[in-house]
Amino acid sequence: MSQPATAGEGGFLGLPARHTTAAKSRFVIVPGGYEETTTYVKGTSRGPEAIVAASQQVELYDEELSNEPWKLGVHTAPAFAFPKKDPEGAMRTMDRAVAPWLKKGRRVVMLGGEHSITLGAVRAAKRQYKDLSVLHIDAHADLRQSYHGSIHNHACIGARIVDLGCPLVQVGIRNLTAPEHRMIRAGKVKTYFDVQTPRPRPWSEVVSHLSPHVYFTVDLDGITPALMPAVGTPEPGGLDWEDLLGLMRALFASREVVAMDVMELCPIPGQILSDFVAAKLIYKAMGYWGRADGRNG
Ligand SMILES: [Mn+2]
Repeated sequence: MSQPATAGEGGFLGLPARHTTAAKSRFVIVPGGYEETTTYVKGTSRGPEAIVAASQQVELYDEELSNEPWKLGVHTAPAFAFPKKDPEGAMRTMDRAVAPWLKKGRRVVMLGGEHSITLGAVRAAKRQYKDLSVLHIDAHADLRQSYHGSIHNHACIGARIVDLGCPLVQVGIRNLTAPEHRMIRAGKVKTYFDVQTPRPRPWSEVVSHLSPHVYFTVDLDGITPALMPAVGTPEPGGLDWEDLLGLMRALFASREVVAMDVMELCPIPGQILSDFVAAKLIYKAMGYWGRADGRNG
């Protein structure tokens, strides 16, 4: 568990090196094992390597799409260090890690790591796509202006995205404060609360609130803990597998997703369910992404 993610056969899906070159791969995995402000259980810095390790057990044929999305190429960028006790510096580090791939038109998948670091990647995407909106799966609204003395605490990422001027649409929310709820009622954010969102879930309506270019951010605690126990701040309720696939089908079919991230995995030694669900979620996204791009293998 201590080795950083690497390119080639040690990378996402464990593909042969010829399918993982930086020059030819449609998808780029960017490890973002940043951890400075987690508030409950520690360990999300080990999330990226756990997701990459689990991905090597994912079957490569997608029976729903009748294709093999990996054929578009998946490059796993090497892990890098973040500056310590310098949240703004860490955001710049992540911005610089993501921006060059976006410029080349690659589809970026960032692996966390705590959710605060999403800001660096969203900044890079917003520079390139002025209309950028953000679809946010989470148990928590993350709309605090600051928390434990930091505006870059992981409980504040929604507020930082709003500060950037990106429309924010939230799904799965079931834990928030009264001030956060007031912000939502004031119309600053479009939030679908988990319990109040009827079944079947209105995914096309959810997606209709997004602009043409979308950054898709997944805090894994938005998913039901039955599927995703390995998070630092678990919360009952949440999205199940069918919800996740339904939402992603609606999203990728109607919007151009320019990047996504899968955040806050806090691996539990010997318990691989969460790691595998995170890896499979990403591979399903790659399938829908490839179909939308008209390039699916
Ligand atoms: Mn959360």
